[in-house]
Amino acid sequence: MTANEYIKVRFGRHMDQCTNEEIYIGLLEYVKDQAKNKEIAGGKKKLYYISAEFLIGKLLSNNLINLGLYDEVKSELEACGKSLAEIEEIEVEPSLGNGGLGRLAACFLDSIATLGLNGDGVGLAYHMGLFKQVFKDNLQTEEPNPWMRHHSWMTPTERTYRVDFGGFNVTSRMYDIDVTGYDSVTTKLHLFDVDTVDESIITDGINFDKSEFKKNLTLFLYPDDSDDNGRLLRVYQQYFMVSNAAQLILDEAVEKGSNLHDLADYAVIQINDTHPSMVIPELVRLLQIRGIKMDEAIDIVSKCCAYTNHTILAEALEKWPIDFMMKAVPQLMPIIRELHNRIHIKYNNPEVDIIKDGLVHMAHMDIHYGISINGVAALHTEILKDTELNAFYKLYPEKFNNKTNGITFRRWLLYSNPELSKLIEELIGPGFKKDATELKKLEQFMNDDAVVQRFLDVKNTRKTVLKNYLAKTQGINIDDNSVYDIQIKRLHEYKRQQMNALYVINKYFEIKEGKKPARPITVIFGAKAAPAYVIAKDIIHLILCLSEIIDNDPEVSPYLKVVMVENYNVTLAEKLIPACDIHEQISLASKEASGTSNMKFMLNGAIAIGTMDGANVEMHEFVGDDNIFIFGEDSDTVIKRYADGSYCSRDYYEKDANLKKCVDFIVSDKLMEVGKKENLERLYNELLNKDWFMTFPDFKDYCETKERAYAAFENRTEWGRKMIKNIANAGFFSSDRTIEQYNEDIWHL
Ligand code: 26Q
Repeated sequence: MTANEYIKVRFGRHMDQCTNEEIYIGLLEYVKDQAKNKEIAGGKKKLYYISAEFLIGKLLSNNLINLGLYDEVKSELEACGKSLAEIEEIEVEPSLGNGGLGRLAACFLDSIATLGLNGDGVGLAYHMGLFKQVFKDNLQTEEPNPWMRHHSWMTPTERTYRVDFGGFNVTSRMYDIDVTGYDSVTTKLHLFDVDTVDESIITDGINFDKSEFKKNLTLFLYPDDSDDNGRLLRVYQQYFMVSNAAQLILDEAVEKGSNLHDLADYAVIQINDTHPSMVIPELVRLLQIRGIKMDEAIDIVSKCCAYTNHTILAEALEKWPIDFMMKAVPQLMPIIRELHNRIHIKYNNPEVDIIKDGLVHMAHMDIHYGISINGVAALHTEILKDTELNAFYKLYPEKFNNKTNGITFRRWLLYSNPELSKLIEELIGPGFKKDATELKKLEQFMNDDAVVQRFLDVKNTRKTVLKNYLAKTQGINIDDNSVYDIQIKRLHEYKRQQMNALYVINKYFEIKEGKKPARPITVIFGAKAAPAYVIAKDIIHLILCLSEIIDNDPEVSPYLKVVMVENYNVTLAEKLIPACDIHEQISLASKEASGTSNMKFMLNGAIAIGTMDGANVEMHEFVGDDNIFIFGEDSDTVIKRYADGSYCSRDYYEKDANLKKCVDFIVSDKLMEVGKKENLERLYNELLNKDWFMTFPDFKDYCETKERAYAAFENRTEWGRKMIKNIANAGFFSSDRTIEQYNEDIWHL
């Protein structure tokens, strides 16, 4: 049955008589129906990828592509005067993640299904995704972000569980989302919810009574906050997730014939950062309830679990106070104590203890009682081994391994950049869609100027698409003849959006002084700040103020534009990335575990300005010095500087007149006219007295490198060659490769 016929049966009307809303609902149900006919991945052993976040993005087009229905449905719509783009606008993006970690989980699901592996995702069905960002008076405000109101991709199942907490229990239900593999089988994303969620307890914006645990278990996705507020709620959420996951895992194993003693033959669990770590004691507890003795239960679980680390920022390594645990999940504490005691006796080394100073160290539990611990880029894994987790590396060198992140090319090339995809297919055939390493064949065209020109043409097309999209959806007008310089990622001091903002100030002064750039520059930011992360919000404020000042300055605005897109999310990323000329990957070396937007930009022919951090290091290895703009201090220097405590930002400020001038501008009269004194002064003082992520030492090098990049952009043919070199070498960063490595080294499906 075609989509049209399906809609006719469903609504009794032909597509051209339906509203866009009806067509969307019709297509959603049609796709669900088609997915049902697909083979479901099978096999004795199954992977359970447990994650607090799955940032899946909109699914309609993605599913149509993966099911091979995209072109057909597109033509059907066009035949009745509709475009798929306008139907997609009806779909609400489920923002069930904060950023990189959540989006990685979504890319992984796509690759698992595409490779035909027997693996499902397990997570939570948050009623509100990450808050919706709204700018008011140049400040970020937060609004609820509901997504499951009417028709969604979730289908309720018959599976329900009882989950016990200290003082109460809840009944859960499992909802499934089909994960369609590209020209392959389907797998599932299982999202658990409670029946008792009470959305009315939201009082204003995104605030609600955080002590009403029972009522709000799955109400909100928790932002990656630096504050304490609601941390206890996070423990409740995590336990709700893993208790459901553990019950599902045991039930499915038994249904397939396991006697539970052989659980490791039926299940392998990937713990996505420490958020699902309680699955270890919970499985031990449930195995005991099912009649297995403690010793053996621990043994069984230790053969099933593997842990991925996504950060070396110490403050992000979860440590839960014992009294939190006693309140929320008292039944787990005796087991955690037992797990701790064994380690304490065996190693007699406080550094590797699980319980220390009244805190439960989740990562430590994962490392002792798991088969594998991996970092997410080569440099990151080395830093884990050498410094952060060195004591553990000495105990278990064989457990440590690297799995450099990857992205799904289906979403980040085939879907979001059809023009580029088509050009590549014309040049090297369709093989790259399933085997990303085939992109390497593009290198043979690097000296063919006519082909180079076609890559430049595709980029220009996408730049115009973005221009029109931003005009229509955000009322922002940009010049598509300018160079697009883009930084999109969560707002964090270590990612150093503030350094980019200082560069903008630097450029503003240059233009004022008569030094005009060869071509207009458009600097685009997209970033949400955690609601309680004060300095991050101040940085957003600075950027929005700069944008206003420059727009209203006729001397500067013809040459420079600063844009902060509102509510940056997956949908916007899909528009921004294909249009980008230069992307900013400027984290302080050693702090960004991997980064994944860097890979998406590379695949779409943008050139990076970046530090030797995360996966930038591997990108640089692939493309060489001429095809990426590397600057700044390296991770060894940075790590040493932290160790000896010698950094003093004020010294740099006093010594570098240009830097001083840029920093002082933050608290100038000009800024105060459009901004808030309190916020701007706080940011100024933070930089001058702390600058914990060392923007000042890198600033000069950064400015010079940007000038080099802008100059290189003017040699259009050479630039086109750089683009091709980047695209041709992006194959390694396919999540298909990453997942193959996980399977080969850890999962053995
Ligand atoms: C922790 C405690 C309480 C509340 C929230 C959190 C929390 C939530 C989300 C802590 C961390 C996160 C997310 C981390 C994250 O996205 N890390 C990124 O993971 C990517 C995929 O591996 C990497 O590419 C990025 O470098 C890394 O920053």
